[in-house]
Amino acid sequence: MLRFLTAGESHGPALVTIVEGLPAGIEVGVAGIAAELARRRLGHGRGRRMDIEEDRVEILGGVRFGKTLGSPVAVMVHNTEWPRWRSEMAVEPGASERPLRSPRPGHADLPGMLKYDTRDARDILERASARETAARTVAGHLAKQVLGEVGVTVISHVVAIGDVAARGVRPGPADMAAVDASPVRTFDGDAEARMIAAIDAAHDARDTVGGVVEVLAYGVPAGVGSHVQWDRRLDAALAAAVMSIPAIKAVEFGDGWAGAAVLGSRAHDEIDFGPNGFTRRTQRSGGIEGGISTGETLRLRAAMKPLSTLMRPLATVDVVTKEPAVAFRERSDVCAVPATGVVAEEMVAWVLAAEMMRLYGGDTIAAVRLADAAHRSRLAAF
Ligand code: EPS
Repeated sequence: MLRFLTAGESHGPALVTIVEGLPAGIEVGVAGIAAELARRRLGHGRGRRMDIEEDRVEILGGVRFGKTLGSPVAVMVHNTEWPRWRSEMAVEPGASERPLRSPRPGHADLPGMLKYDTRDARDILERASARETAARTVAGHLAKQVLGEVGVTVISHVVAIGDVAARGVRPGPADMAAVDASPVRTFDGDAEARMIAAIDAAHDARDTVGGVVEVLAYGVPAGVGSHVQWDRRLDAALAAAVMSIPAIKAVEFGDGWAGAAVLGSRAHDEIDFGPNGFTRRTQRSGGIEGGISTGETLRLRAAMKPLSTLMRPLATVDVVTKEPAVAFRERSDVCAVPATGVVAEEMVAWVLAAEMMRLYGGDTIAAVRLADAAHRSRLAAF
């Protein structure tokens, strides 16, 4: 079983990721992890912290001579901002000099304060912060190392910023560098400038803007996931994983919501058989039927709401005086949709690696490769 946990606050000393269940023999290094973390920092609309935060990586366990040992892999991502927060985020007994009492609508602030019985929103927001997705990116990178050994590539691109939508063009695995080179990580060169303008307009209005990302997984064989139990359905696991990313409010597979509006004769992917085995005439399902991968490209979309930290704050209530107040302002991003595409990639990669490890087992990456080859040749001979 593949599993991971993260720990750490946004302005604490570091984030920590522990991944267990990785087979032995996977190539892992600081440079590879750092390169993936750098992708998550991409995107027009991120705040100043992305300029100063370095994401310094340290591997604490599970790797020897550049390869996994089969033991838990522990990775620390240092917060280079920590020295500035040393007193406000001190581990030692004490109290805050600046408790945050006016929770931001839309953020975890108020529900978290009610749940954990605190009058200082910093007790909540430090962990609710999307900074935590840096730790998930480490897990996603490790998952991608497994997937790379079995011919699976997971990519993402931005398909909408605010009301600016990209055309329906879809990048392939070879297009990822081009997508990453776009300031908004879109594959539609025509929409790019309008997306940037939408972010700039939100910035000038001291507002924030959301959008939609699409994740594509190439090379997933048929048979990953299962129809036999609710929690073994691949789409259910993927939806939960992507929905757990901060600010995601909707996830759809294939034609998703649009599919609800058409008749059955226009909603499914008709089946052919040829030299390449079973193929589909259309790509409406998103590559999953009955909770099982079909062998077609896997496709899902996630909608991200605009970030809830506004420079022109919304109305709220002071949790101590109960008087009307305006929400506190934290330094924040205007738009994090391009980075969220990368995080969605990581979560999809994670679920696919976990499900494929469940299918194949294997203590070594060689054993996983062998099981994958056997699975694929059985499918080819079906
Ligand atoms: C975030 C607020 C900003 C973002 C941060 C997430 O942090 P700060 O308040 O320190 O400027 O930069 O994102 C990251 C640090 C990151 O690595 O993604 C928030 O409130 O969620």
